[in-house]
Parts: sequence; C-alpha cells; structure tokens
Amino acid sequence: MSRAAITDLYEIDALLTDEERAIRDTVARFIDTKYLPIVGKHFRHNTFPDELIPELAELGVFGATLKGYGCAGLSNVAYGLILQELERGDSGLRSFASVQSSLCMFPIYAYGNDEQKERFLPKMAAGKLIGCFGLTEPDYGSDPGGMVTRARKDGDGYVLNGSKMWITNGTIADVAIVWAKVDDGGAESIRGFLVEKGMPGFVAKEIEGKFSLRASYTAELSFSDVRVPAKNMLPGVQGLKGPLSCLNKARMGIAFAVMGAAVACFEGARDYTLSRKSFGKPIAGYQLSQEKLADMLQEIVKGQLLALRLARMADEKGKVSPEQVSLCKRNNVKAALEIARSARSMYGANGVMDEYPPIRHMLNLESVFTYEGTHEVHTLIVGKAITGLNAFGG
Ligand code: TGC
Ligand code: FAD
Repeated sequence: MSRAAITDLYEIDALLTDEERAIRDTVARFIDTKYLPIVGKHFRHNTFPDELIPELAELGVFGATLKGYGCAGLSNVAYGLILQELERGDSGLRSFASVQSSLCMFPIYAYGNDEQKERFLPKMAAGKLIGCFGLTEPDYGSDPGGMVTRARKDGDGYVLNGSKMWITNGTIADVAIVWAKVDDGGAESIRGFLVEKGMPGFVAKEIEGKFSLRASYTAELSFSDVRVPAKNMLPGVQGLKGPLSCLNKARMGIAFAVMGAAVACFEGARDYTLSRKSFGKPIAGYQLSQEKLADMLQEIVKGQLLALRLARMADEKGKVSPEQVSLCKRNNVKAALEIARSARSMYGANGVMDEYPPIRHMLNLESVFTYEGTHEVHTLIVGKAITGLNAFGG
C-alpha cells in the first residue's frame, strides 16, 4: 500500500465527487508549490503573505459557498476540503480564509441589504477588500452577550464606542463587522455594523507577542466616537444569534480544516521516523513509535469521517444544529492538537525547531482550541443538548 493510500486508509476519497476532488487537488497544489516553501519564514517573522491573496481569490476560496456576487457557489464539503488544504499549510492561512468567508462575507450575504451586498461582496470575493469580525472583547470572550461596546443612535447614524480583542485580519481589514449593543428606545439589542477603515476614531493595532498563529494578523480594535452611517448597519438580524449563526458556519469549516494540520503532522512524523535511526534501526520500526502513528491515523480517519458527515448534512438539509457543529469542532480540534503534540515528540530535539512542521501546527492549534468557542464552551453546548440543563453560568 502506498504512503498516500495509508493516510486515506478508509477510502474517504471515494466518498467525494469528482468536482470535490478536483477542487481539493487544485488547492493542494497551490499549498505545496506556493505556500509551504515560505510558511516557515512567515511564522518565524510573524508576517502574512499578502501577495498570495489574489491567488486565493483566483482559486475561488473567498465566500466559496455563496451564490452570485463573484462567489463560486460550492458545497460545504468542497469548502471544507479547501480549508483542510489551507490548514495543511498553516492555520494562519486557513484563518484568513475562514474570517473573510464565513465571518464577513456570510453575514453580509445573509443579513445585509442589496446595496451592502453589491458594494462589498464582489470585491471581497476578488480579494480586493479584506474583512474582519469583531465579537470578542477584552473582558468578554466566551460570554459575548456581556459585551460593553455600544452604538448610540445619533441623527441619521450611530456613534460607536468600545473595543474588540484578538481580531484576525484586523490590521489589514478594509471593513470590520463589529457587533455592538444598541439602545433603540426599548431593550438593548446586539446589531452588526460595517465599520470601514479610515472612519475617524477607529484604530486597529496589531497584538504583539503571540507564540501561536504567528503567520496571521491579530489585532485589537478600538472605537472612540466612531460615526457609522445607518446604511452600514446590517438590517437582517438582531440579537446574539446574529454573530452566533456566523460562528456555526466558521466552526464547521474549522472542524474540517484541522484534519489538514493533523495529516501534515502524521505524514511528517512517519517520514521522519522512517529515515532517522536509533539503536541501529529506523525509529518507525519500534513498537512505541508505531503505536503513536496508529493512534494518529485512527483519529484522522475518525475526524475526517465526522467532518465529512457534518458538511454533507449541511449540504443535504440546508442546515445543521449548533450541537452537531460543536461536537465535531470539539472532537477534531482536540484530536489534531494531540496528534501535533505526539508528532512533535517523534522528531526529538528537531521537533522544537520551526523548520519542521509539528511545533508550528501544535502552537497554532492551541489558538484553534480556544477560538470559535473554547473546547469547554463546546462541551457545555453538547452537555446542554444532552441534558437540557444549562451549565454555562448564573
Ligand atoms: P444563548 O442564550 O444560548 O443564545 C442567545 C441567542 O443566540 C441563539 N443561539 C444561536 N443562534 C445561532 N447559532 C448558534 N450556534 C446559536 N447559539 C445560540 C439562541 O437561540 C438565542 O437566540 P434568541 O432568539 O432566543 O435570543 O446565549 P448565551 O449568552 O447563554 O451564550 C451561549 C454560548 C456560550 C454558547 C455562546 O455565547 C458562545 O458560543 N460563546 C463562545 C463565543 C465564541 O465562539 N466566540 C468566537 C469569536 S470569533 C472567533 O473566535 C474567530 S477566530 C477565527 C479564525 O481566525 O478562524
Ligand atoms: P475566556 O472566556 O476568558 O475563558 C478563559 C477560560 O475559561 C477558557 O478555558 C474557557 O473555556 C473557560 N471558561 C469560560 N467560561 C466557562 C464556563 N462557563 N465554564 C467552564 N469554563 C469556562 N474573536 C473574534 O471576535 N474575532 C476574531 O477574529 C478572533 N480571532 C482570534 C484569533 C486568535 C489567534 C485567538 C487566540 C482568539 C481569537 N478570537 C477572536 C477570540 C476568541 O474567540 C476568544 O479568545 C474565545 O472566544 C475565548 O474567549 P477568552 O479568550 O476571553 O477566554
């Protein structure tokens, strides 16, 4: 059996359509030829390859599941496969695409008016306009309902005050989807605003000192009396379900994607231990190594099947439940993180070097474990679905 066939031991490939395989393979070639040769440098220097954005657009990555507006109109499975390949490169590249597609283009598509869609989506699909998504605040991450950012109605617009933390793409974004509480005379309600670069009082500042997702922009956004015209408010949704519904889409993509990082770590550890010798024979020939590799492969097979089932259900039924998404994100990210840690150990001292992929993936996956709902939050979402009891707080 070939090495590639071993990674696909359960012939998951055969469950894909010709079109899905072709899309995946095209993105895989892009990653192998254009991204993998440079990702180490970007991770080391804490930079992002901006020059690849037009090529990603050309590949149809941005807003891939949306129809019209220059988007590819692909299935959720095809989108998951694209993200899996991007993540095989690095979570930073996949995060860029997830945020642009699921967290920025999707809310404009789902909750924007025609004018907003025409104005933003074609340019975002072409990679000429970059978006970010501001939900988390310095004091409100897992509990976004507690947010303190406020938009006060003032004449024909709103005045925005507050801040958002840990915002992927924040420093290069042309438009930030900012979720803020509005008092429209009744009870306060969360609304989404399209805050544009250059609006007076809006500042995006890169967060320094990350050990994780180094090849990705992460910013703090601050809003000091930012005047946002009423035409920049998303009219189609209010309440926490606005941002949370976008997260469903992004989390499903992430759950699919992280298996790409797991595959990179698994294949790397197998190849490394086949060529490196200890006590006179390849390290891969020892039972303890084989147990680690078998555990990795087993989790990859399970994770890929789970993600494929989730994305197919989304395609067939048009929707999946939050707990279905949470179970998959929870399982797959934890599995990928454990695979990366195990792979790292198999490289010995070389495993702590950034010239080999496992430690880069391992460090990235620590963020993925935390963002888009921490592992614990997803446990509680599944726990609530099982028991009917809310264990979040209060
Ligand atoms: P709760 O009372 O449960 O719900 C409030 C309202 O929201 C509705 N809802 C959902 N709607 C759509 N999809 C979902 N998944 C939903 N979950 C809840 C719910 O029905 C209700 O609607 P309504 O009409 O009755 O008002 O809200 P809660 O305050 O108790 O919080 C629940 C909790 C903890 C599950 C939620 O707040 C949560 O998921 N917290 C985690 C926050 C999070 O994931 N933040 C992610 C920020 S973005 C990010 O990390 C990007 S990283 C991107 C990258 O680089 O890839
Ligand atoms: P906290 O909510 O303070 O949680 C701290 C710990 O307490 C966690 O382990 C958590 O699971 C646990 N905890 C909290 N509540 C409970 C509970 N009820 N029961 C049990 N345990 C609990 N956000 C955005 O809005 N947009 C972005 O683009 C974005 N990009 C990100 C990029 C990176 C690199 C990172 C690291 C984060 C990003 N985030 C983004 C933020 C991310 O979504 C939050 O970090 C995450 O939601 C957790 O919030 P927190 O960091 O405030 O942790």
